[in-house]
Amino acid sequence: SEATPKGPFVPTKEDYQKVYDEIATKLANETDYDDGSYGPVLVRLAWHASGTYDKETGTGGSNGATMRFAPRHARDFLEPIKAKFPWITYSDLWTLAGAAAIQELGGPTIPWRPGREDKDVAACTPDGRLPDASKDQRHIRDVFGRMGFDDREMVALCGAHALGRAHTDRSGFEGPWDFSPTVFTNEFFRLLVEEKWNQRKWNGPTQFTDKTTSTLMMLPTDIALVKDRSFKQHVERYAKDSDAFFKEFSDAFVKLLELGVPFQSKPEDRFVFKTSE
Ligand code: DDH
Repeated sequence: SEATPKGPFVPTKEDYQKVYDEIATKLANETDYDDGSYGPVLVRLAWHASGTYDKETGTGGSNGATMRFAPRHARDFLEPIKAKFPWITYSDLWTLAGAAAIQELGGPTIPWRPGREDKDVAACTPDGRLPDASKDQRHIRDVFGRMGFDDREMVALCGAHALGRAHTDRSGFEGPWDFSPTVFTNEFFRLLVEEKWNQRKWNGPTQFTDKTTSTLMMLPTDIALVKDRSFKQHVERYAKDSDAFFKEFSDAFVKLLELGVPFQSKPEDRFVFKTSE
């Protein structure tokens, strides 16, 4: 009998769940990196791919995967997944991996939808659109305001610093923000409010260290969140109310990952991926 000719492959939600599952399995298996997880660098990759958006010109954002200078660690982790699922675009893969990492590290559900295209390197946005950690609240408002976020969303997004750490060979800064850098929690906010943060005495860039253990760190932009009255009210709220943080973080992160993407689909078409057991 004659085989029916195959049309172009149109991936379904189940196909994207397979990509999610592959990322989740790889995260669970490769625990010899940093604090035991590649999750935080995947979150940071998704954020950096998206955080170049400019609402005035409509340029930047995750559509295009133009961030060809993706950190080596995240790229190496995702390359075998791209090889296994060659039909997914890099820009969809990077954002899906960020959503998967948040869910697998114990964070809220991050509804996600495909639709990003990879573009030529000529579509790269100019450097300098991502925030500079040595600056203050005005800079945070400039950068996130340019993306279209309000104060509440800006604070929620910064709560991602519950995950991971800074590396002297990457940013010049050093250390984790809390004691569980591979678990998504509201600890970043609790520590910001409850700890006393002193300027670290060292040769590196200005950063802050906790009085109790001197093992944690805050960036100048993190400290700016409690110096600014409007920001601080959200920091205090999230420090007390983990559910509110999870909900508002999810909403803001979904928005971040979709900035500047010309979707054919509607928000209600977003996929909710099953987290691994
Ligand atoms: Fe961040 N971040 N980030 N960040 N970020 C760093 C690490 C991580 C700033 C600076 C730094 C967000 C906002 C800001 C994550 C997620 C998010 C490091 C250290 C610096 C510096 C890098 C290194 O040395 O390896 C600044 C400034 C801001 C700002 O808002 C003003 C946001 C919005 C997110 C997000 O995901 C929504 C994560 C995760 C990390 C940990 C990475 C790792 O390797 O671990």
